[in-house]
Amino acid sequence: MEIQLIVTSSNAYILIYNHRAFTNGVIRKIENYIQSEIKRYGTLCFPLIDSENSTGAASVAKKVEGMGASAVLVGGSSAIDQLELTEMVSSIKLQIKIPVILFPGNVTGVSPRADAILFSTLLNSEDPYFITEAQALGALSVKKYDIEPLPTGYLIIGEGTTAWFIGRARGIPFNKPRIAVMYSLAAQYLGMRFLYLEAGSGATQSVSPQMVSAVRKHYEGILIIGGGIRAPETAKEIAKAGADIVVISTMIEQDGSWEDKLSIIIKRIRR
Ligand code: 1GP
Repeated sequence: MEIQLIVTSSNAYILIYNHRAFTNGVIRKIENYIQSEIKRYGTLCFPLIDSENSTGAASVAKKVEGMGASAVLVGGSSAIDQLELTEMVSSIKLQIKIPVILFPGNVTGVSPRADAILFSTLLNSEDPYFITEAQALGALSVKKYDIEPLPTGYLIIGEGTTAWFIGRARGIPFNKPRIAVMYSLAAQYLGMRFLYLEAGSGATQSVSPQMVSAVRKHYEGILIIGGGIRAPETAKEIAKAGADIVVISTMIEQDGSWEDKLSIIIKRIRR
């Protein structure tokens, strides 16, 4: 534990404990920022830029910042090129002031220039690698690069997506909200301050508002919902059901009118 000696104007000495000592060396700058954005707006949008589809990433990031996105996620479950990822994060950082948060699918998703990382455990994986081993392999890099870790329980809903396949997940059926609730409570009791319900990128259906509201009744941390959200109405229902953050990616990559749609989504999900 670090202790600092402060001399006041009246020459009295005060001993104060270094803030870092109380937080295991992690200052929660980005987490506090996210909390304050949620307080201000209700539900936030974090557009996800997949580092495998890098064309124009920095200009997309600049556009979404202008529309009111609170942060940009960078990563993806099949992202394996760390050099490409680092170049992309650096170019995005030059363009925007909102935080760049890594969304890793593996140890290759750790990159030095980011502000924070969804330090996730894939709770419903059948492979311990995705529950604790990748995290152990990546942890020293997170520390070395001084990236703020956001402790996240990650749950895959449904089957057939890349995240489901790569993560060897036993997907929670879309119509079984109670199973999602069980895992969410487990995440909370294990101290995870973020929970991500993931239908998978490009999923044909998103996590249902029923599942979101069932989880919201029990889980008290920051609730992130992503996968298959394309329409403003879907995003609005998920927000109303209790999501704190909605993540959108495929629509930005594939929909010619994504700019209009995303800016409607950001406005509609706000309180
Ligand atoms: C993927 O949840 C995110 O991890 C975003 O999904 O690409 O379907 O928007 P989409």
